[in-house]
Amino acid sequence: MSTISCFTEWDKLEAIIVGVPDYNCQPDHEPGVKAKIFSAASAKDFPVGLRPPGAYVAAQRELDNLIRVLTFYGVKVEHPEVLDWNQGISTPWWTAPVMHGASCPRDIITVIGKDIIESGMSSRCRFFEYAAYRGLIGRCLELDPASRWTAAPKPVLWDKAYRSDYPWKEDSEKRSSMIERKEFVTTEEDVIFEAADIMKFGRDLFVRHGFTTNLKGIDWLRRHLSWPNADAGVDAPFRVHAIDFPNDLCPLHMDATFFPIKAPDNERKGVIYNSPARRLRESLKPIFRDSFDILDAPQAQWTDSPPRSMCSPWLSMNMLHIDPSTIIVESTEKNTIKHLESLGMKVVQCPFRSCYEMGGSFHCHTSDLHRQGMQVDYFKHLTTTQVTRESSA
Ligand code: ABU
Repeated sequence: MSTISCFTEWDKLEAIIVGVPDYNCQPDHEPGVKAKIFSAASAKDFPVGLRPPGAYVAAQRELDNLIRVLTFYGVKVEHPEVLDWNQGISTPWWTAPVMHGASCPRDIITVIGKDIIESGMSSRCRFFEYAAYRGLIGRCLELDPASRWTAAPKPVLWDKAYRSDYPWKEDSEKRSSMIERKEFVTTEEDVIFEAADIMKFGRDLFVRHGFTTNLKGIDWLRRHLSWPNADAGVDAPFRVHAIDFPNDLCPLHMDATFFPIKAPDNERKGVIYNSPARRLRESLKPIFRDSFDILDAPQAQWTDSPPRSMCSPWLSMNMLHIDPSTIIVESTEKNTIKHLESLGMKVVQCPFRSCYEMGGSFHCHTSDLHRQGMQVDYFKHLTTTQVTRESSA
């Protein structure tokens, strides 16, 4: 690894962080975590603390295979530090009996241009997760003197940062009308964004407003990224758009909901997969119309998630591009594999379902450090600074 730079989700991958499963814990049912659980009755399926020992062995086996595949394609692989997350933490305003882990770098670290941005996380169990990345970020800065590191404001995560009486998922009617009104489990009392809510499309960044990213978080990103920096390969200010998916009862992270598959070229529009269960708000579709077709993602192969996984079956969409026409897909997701092949993509199949309980699939378990490519403008119909601030129905 000698360069830090990323502008898209699909350009040729050169270096990446792959997470580590060690000491990953099932977190306490604090407000941000409880919002992922279906009902009070099903909370017992998520016992707080370390997982059964076999879970770590199975996840590591799949991660080792992923690392072999990435290395075969010439990708340099880096890791966060292994730390003991099975410890209680406290701040002046709250305590948490255990932390989460460093399995999902995508949620906390994102490289935009040459800026390594560290998010402020939305749940208390993830407050100190940055510690696992500080050594790695230091190495990146040494290797690429033109790169820089920004730690976003750390949210306080006090009680007022959450709607404490947020309805369980099973109370779908109540939840659904709150989500339609954009009343998420996180309030606007903190600056909160998780990096997995950001999708990079060259000059345009789409950021999902939901449980794990609030409007203050999106505003921080917009202000931070709104100046050109030629030294960092950034010719024009990024356009940061707030988007949302009103049918999603658990609106967290973009990468199992809305995922770019193919970039546009001179002849054809690009392709984005959108989960048919979580469609993009209608009023936002015109932004994409000239450059991308938004297709329903193929039906996920599974209706349930593996035991102890709080993620949805739409992890079928949580894929990883090796280059614009090569993509890593979970090997049981036959519908997705077939559809991607019909689009002319080369699919690399890897088993990964044992990793799901650690927080997600390939996209979640990684974070790109270097992809080739520059700051391309895929949305030429937008004016220099035209951004979507907040969608309306
Ligand atoms: N971290 C991605 C998980 C999103 C989902 O459960 O759909």
